[in-house]
Amino acid sequence: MSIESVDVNITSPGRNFVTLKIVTSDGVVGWGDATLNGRELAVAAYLSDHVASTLIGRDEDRIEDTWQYLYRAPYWRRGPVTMAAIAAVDMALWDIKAKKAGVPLYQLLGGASRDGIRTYAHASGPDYAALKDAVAAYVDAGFTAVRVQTGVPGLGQIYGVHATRPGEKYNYEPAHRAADGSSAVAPIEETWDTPSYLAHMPGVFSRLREDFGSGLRILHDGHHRMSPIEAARFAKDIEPYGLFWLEDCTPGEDQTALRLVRQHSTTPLAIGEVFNTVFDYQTLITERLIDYVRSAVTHTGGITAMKKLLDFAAIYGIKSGIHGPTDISPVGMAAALHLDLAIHNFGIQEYMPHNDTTLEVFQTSFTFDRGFLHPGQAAGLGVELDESAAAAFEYTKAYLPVNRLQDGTVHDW
Ligand code: EZ4
Ligand code: CO
Repeated sequence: MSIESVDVNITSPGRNFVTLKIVTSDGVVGWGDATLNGRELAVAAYLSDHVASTLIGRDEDRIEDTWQYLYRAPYWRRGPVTMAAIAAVDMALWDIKAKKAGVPLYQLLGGASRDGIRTYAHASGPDYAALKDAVAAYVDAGFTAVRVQTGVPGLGQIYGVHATRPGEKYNYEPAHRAADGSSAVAPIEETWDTPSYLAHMPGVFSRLREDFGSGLRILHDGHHRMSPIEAARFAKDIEPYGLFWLEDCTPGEDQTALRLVRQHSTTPLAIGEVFNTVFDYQTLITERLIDYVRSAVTHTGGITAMKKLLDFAAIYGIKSGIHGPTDISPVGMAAALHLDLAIHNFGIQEYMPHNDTTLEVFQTSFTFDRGFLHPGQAAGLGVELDESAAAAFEYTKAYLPVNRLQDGTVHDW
């Protein structure tokens, strides 16, 4: 048996998704997520122009060999486009292998290590009152962990805080189409000021502890906006509020920046949603500079690469916190859930539910019950793309925003 066809599907049920479909000579279908937010067509072209033909006729069971072939053969290694393309192939092949075995994928990864997957929700609001309402709603719904993002006095709309723009279909969707819902021509621009943020946030965490007590797991995302010394100060200032983690405090490409943060604070640190290989973590893991690995299965070479990365992290007592925003498709989300259930060093899973239209296009078998997800018992990944439903939603260009300081300088975000 061998790979007979490899096709790329692009659909946009409220936001863009790129999905790889691999079909074997005896008709088994595997799905892989190749969605790279704001750069979707680059991965689609990488797959259809440079990868698809090289897979035809290969043995679909040789997953490790195919991974190494796609990683080493092109000469140009790593990078988000390449690694998202490899991830999609890898997920589709694991989907096929588990379907052929007639078991949910987690059974091939060692079986379940837990009964459910603890998730965290995204609560945000422009001011404290709105944030408190959002957190309270998630607590009422059973969530035991909530990521909190809020506006900063003096700044307008900032990244990570729920916007109420007309036409927005998600509670929080970081990539923007044009205001009328058509393709955007350029990113929107937001203003940022780190001193205002550093002055404001500790008080927010203090109020959250007063209102919600010490039991709630509180997470916060710095979106790579602080310098190393700013991040060190921030992590130290918020130490009394016992965060579950502080995410992406400094720009991700500077691994040694976190040495400085670590020297000053015991606030747990998470990073990695913009990483794409284990090498991005080499210093962070071996020097124990982080507590949680934030990679997405979709952007880090798939299940094969993530399993190795998380096993490597486990040796250093570091846990998983797999990226799960709405720009990961339900296929990529399912891949994360099978890993979450199977690995020993699971930490937490990010969960931003997809909108109803997306869930009509992607039929999922994962379940959610009061803060805990489970990948379900369907054979394979447990997600099927309905290609005729997908065809109704044409690709619509959307961009992640740009961050500028008040003097107009382009800033990290
Ligand atoms: O900004 O996925 O922790 N989650 C996040 C996400 C990311 C988007 C970028 O595509 O930071 O919301
Ligand atoms: Co993040």
